[in-house]
Amino acid sequence: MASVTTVLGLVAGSLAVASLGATNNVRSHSTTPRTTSVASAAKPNVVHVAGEDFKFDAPDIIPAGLTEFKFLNKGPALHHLAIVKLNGGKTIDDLRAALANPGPPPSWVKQYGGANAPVPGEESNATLNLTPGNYVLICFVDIGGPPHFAKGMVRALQVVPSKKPVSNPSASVTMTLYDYSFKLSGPIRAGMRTIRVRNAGKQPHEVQLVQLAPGKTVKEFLDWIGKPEGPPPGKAMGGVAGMEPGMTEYFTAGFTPGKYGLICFLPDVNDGKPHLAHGMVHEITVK
Ligand SMILES: [Cu+2]
Repeated sequence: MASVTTVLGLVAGSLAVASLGATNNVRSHSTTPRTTSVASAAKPNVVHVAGEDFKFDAPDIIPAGLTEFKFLNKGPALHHLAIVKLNGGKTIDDLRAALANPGPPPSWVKQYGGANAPVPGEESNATLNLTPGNYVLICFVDIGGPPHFAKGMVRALQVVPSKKPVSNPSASVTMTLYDYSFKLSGPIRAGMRTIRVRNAGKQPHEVQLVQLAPGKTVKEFLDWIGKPEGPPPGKAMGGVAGMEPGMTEYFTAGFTPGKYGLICFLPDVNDGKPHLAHGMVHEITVK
């Protein structure tokens, strides 16, 4: 999975940018208040996960069903909460062995999304439907060294059967991921918004949400990643980590008027380049 870690190195770069952005963009609260809009019939289970250098703090066993992961990045490094499911009876040790090998992930590894990166000190979230099985919480971020999973940020999560009914959250906007583009069903208005993210592509995709600094473009943000000089032009605000084709997840974020970038850093299954290099970068304006 060398290509994965390479691309996640880029993610780390973007997150480093975002981290610095947090110190420059003054915020009075360390966490963003969220009011997830959910159907009243069946609210999702809420699972709190904290990430820090270099471990996850999370429950070992949770019930199946609709689950909202609330991920607090305690830093000081950049972290995200990617979730993978291990099919075929594979274990976390099998995954560790697979991660040590180059090449694409084995077929028994399924990318289940999860909460993409918030800046240190802040929280991101993702809501998804979990079926029973063996999962792993993992951080692929790699800043000038081994990826964080190699330093301990990989943790088993067992999902056990539950009879709890599933009722999807209500969303303001649907964001559809294609090979290689983002499409929104309508504009995202300022305020606390739940976004439904659907992967209609033929390969895994993610969305990393970045709040752009005033007057900055997503291109400037990506340029800054390549050459981080001067004030960072954007700030990571979560999103949904890599998920398989056909999957749908939800995330909630507080949007203020301004410009935002949507970026997919995942490696292409054919050439290994990050999807952003194939055009999977989008800029939106929130009013
Ligand atoms: Cu992609």
